Amino acid sequence: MKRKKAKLDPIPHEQQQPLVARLMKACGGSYTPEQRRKYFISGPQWAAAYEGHALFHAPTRSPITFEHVIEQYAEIGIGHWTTHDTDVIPSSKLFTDEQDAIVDRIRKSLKKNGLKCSMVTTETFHHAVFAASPAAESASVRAYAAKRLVNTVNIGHQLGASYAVYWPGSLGYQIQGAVEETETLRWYAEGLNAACEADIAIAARMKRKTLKHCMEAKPFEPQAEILLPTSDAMLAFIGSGLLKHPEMVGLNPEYLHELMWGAAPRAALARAILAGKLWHFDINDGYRLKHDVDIAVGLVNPLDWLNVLILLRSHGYNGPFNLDYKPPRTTSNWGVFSVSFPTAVDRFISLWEMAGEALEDSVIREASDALRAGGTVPKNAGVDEITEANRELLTLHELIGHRLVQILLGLHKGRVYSV
Ligand code: GLT
Ligand code: MN
Ligand code: MN
Repeated sequence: MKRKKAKLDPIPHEQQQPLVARLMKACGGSYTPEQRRKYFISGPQWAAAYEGHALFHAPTRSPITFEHVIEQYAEIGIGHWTTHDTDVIPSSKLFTDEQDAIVDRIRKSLKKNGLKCSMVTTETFHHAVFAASPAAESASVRAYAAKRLVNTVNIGHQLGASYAVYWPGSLGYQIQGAVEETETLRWYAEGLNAACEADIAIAARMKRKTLKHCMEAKPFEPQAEILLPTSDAMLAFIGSGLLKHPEMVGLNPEYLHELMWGAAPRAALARAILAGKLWHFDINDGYRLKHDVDIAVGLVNPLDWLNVLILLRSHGYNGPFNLDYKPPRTTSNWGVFSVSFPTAVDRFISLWEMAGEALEDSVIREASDALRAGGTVPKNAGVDEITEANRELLTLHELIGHRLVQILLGLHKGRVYSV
């Protein structure tokens, strides 16, 4: 954007938040916290508390507590909270009285702010003990990993969660030939089996339903080679016979993770739906064949997102939408809750509403019906006649695309641009 050079006065620190707040207000289009709470949207502890650090990046934000995150989510109208075990309990305090005290504090904070914990997940990728993955050759590492998964299931029940997520992270290798893939996958299954068996016992004891155990794939990072790189690989794993309770295990696809390997996320979701395994969904955005940048939903691919939500709405998906994204490093601590989260939630809701509109749209309906009706074909028609009979109808594909973009850009409501 090139503009005439004007002398711009520096903006003092104390005027910066008011400036951002004023421009945020000028954007308009915000939903109320009550409207936002109607959706099964969850906010991860790790997303809000992300300090902007990465391999080449020093943190740009300061640490925040789970109490603060829960309070801020409540104010925005994000009704659910999700967490890793070690987002809130330091590794050294797991399995101790201190763990119980922290879980108690979380319970109180959720209650005070009217939030629910919907999902818990185990960090089996960051700590040095998982350098060779949670399914490492050493039985002691695997036993520890299983103990961690079981502990998280327990915490999940204590907090009233319904879902557990598994991102295998370091399940793979940097060095070719050092890992035997079938053995590693068998060992990985043992961890999940331990979690499901423990869940059955805990749920019975607490008179609760068992959790929905959801696997999450990512094609690259943090290992060079990943053993379960895609949701499809995980579907094959769930059906491989290695799991004792495959009916308890489904998927938590992440939008960007499917896009990263070059897939069409909507097609990946469709395959999960057909398998009856689309149980949880991490929502964000990003670019094909790049890093896991975790940009907020709809900021890069709004049209694709509209189409994803059309698919989910038309199949009655009613699981969580987990805001698994990283507020940019350029956003301040204050900006995370006053810009990042409210705008992400509102873009999601707008796209969800638009998806409903597209499903009802008379142009799209008539065009889709016509395509399904097909052309009039004479009996015993040959290939050329069948082709000809449908030829003109097929132009409707492009017309539907045009109409979807009209809906996305508001052009169908008479918005026009003229030079
Ligand atoms: C990690 C990963 C995310 C997963 C989290 C769940 S951990 O941040 O990149 O996509 O959803 O363990
Ligand atoms: Mn994720
Ligand atoms: Mn990601």
